[in-house]
Amino acid sequence: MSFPLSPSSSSFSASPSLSSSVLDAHGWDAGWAEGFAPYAAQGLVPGRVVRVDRGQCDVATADGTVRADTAFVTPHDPLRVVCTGDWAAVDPEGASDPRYVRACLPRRTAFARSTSSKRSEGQILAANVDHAVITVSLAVELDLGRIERFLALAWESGAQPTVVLSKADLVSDPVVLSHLVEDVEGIAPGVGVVPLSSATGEGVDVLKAVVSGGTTVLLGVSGAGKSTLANALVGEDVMTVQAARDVDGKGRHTTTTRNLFVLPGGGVLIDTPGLRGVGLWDAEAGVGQTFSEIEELAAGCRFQDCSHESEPGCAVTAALDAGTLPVRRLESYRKLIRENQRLVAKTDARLRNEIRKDWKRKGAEGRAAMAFKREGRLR
Ligand SMILES: Nc1nc2c(ncn2[C@@H]2O[C@H](COP(=O)(O)OP(=O)(O)OP(=O)(O)O)[C@@H](O)[C@H]2O)c(=O)[nH]1
Ligand SMILES: [Mg+2]
Ligand SMILES: [Zn+2]
Repeated sequence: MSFPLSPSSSSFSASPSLSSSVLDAHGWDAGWAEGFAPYAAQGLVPGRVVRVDRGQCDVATADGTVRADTAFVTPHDPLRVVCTGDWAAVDPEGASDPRYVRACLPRRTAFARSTSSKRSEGQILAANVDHAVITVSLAVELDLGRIERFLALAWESGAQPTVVLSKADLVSDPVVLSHLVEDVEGIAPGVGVVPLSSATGEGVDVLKAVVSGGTTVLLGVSGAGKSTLANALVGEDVMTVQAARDVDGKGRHTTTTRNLFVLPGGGVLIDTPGLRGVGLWDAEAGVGQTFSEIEELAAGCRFQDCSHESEPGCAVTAALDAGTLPVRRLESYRKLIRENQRLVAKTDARLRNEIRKDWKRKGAEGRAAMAFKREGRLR
């Protein structure tokens, strides 16, 4: 996808008003303006990061989209690297690209996962997201465990999840389709499940209502139909789409960057590259919310620290016996709890401390550089 810079970017103003139709369309509100006030006082300009690519990012500002370097705000902690959806403070100094991102506003929400690498590291997939749309293709067999994993990360992020069952046109029998929807509803308490076809338009209006306010991120494995859906929601072909491989039906990882778009009916949409793995990242609360019916049952166990194995008065095993709680569901819950505990134990405190120290030092250097620049400007 090409992402042309606005021709007006050369008239980038050093004293912008803190509200504009561009910023508003990207989700700017009184809270962001308040958080930005100290940066505005330093002469910095607000903008929303619409795309990040190798140390540079595109930022939508009141005066158009500008390219900015992220060197000043790239700490070792990958959780704090500039991400699509962040609100950035851009230095308007200098007429030529790239400009510099000097700071990012604290995120309201962030969708994080651990990378599949052995050295467990967190990675932010999207920042300041209100709705997480987990896109699951009906062209392949449903993987309930994977949906639960996505749901745990979505709840943990602070966003409201929705599951889209894409390519519904490929399921010709309406009875089969409604069973598939029920299966997913059964593992997603508190979550809307929308069967949808970008090909026929079925369900697209239902989703349009969900995404018409706030920021939505599309998540899912490669080939799930995220970019096709993004094009349907935006109303034009903003993203490239590619057929899955014939051999195994797997996607081709067509999308490689996270891209943010303003939707015609209001709201903001972020399309993301297909994920190979979705490791949990410190998602204890998210796992609890994903399996809320199990946690509710557990509250009724006789012993507070019941392990739901063989204790008397266990409400969870009683539900298993009664057939109201599927064994698969409980096993999936246990698996994610264990995975999360392992991950938290691995990220040792010393490493976290080092990251924090380094971040502080960088911050101090950045502030010193800014002060120096400001003084230089005054002279
Ligand atoms: N039949 C049918 N095919 C669809 C639908 N939506 C998407 N597809 C097809 O699915 C394939 C993959 O679609 P993409 O939108 O590129 O998938 P993606 O999730 O963006 O994939 P990555 O960018 O690799 O993560 C393409 O061949 C699409 O035409 C649909 O509603 N019905
Ligand atoms: Mg894509
Ligand atoms: Zn129990």
